[in-house]
Amino acid sequence: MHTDVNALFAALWQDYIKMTPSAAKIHQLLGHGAPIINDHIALRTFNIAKVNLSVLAEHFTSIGYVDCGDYQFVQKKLIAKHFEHPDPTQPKVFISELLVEEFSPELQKTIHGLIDQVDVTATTADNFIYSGRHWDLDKATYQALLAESEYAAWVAALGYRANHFTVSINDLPEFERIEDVNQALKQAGFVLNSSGGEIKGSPEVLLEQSSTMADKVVVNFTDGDVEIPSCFYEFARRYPMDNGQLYTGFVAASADKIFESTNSMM
Ligand code: OOG
Ligand code: NI
Repeated sequence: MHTDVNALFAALWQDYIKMTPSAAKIHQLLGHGAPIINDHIALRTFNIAKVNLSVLAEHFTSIGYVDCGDYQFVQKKLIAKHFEHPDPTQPKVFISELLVEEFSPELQKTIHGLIDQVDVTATTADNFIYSGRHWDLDKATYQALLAESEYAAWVAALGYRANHFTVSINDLPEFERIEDVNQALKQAGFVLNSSGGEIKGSPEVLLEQSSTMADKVVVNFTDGDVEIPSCFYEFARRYPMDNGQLYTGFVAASADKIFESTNSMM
């Protein structure tokens, strides 16, 4: 596991921009090349002991991150936690896990078959959380997973990596309102996730969020290449709590919609 937070996020970012060609253009558009502060990143997994949320979380708690919140997504059949670093300028981390036993026997068998192929020693290696897929997958299996759970299909196809980075709008010198960020993105041709409205949340819940629809990448399956949704970019504006400090948590109703940024648009 990494011992340095900056090295870990630099490696996560290098993997993420390979999966997300739009990210560099969005950086330029919102920051004009200046450094951008990341509010958070997110990771996905299955609730199978070898690779579950805690296994991913270890890569962060071992370098000082603290468990700061629990979230439930009943319809999507998943749970999540968020982690914060004592240095508030470090990105927060949102990790979810799919509740595999709540799905069909076929899906359960498929997912266990994939996770059986993961070498347990790989899960504590420095690179595990940006190591991608550790198993073989064919097109029909991907399609069958997709029919039951978009999330299951995404993790099966793309494995372990940040599925998004998030621009902290509060730290952007040239933007204050999320409406203006969204407008700039749309004017530049980016497609926003409009599930539940382009802006998720409100000043009342102390968090407003929006996101692009995921880019597409070509993924190698055992029986050929397929172009599928990869990773997306999110934008977050936080509001102060009564004590004057910015709210640092997440909002489950909004997160529920952000997950859909990796849905296929067709
Ligand atoms: C995580 C979705 C939730 C947020 O900021 O609410 C989220 C995911 O897509 O894996 O990132
Ligand atoms: Ni997010």
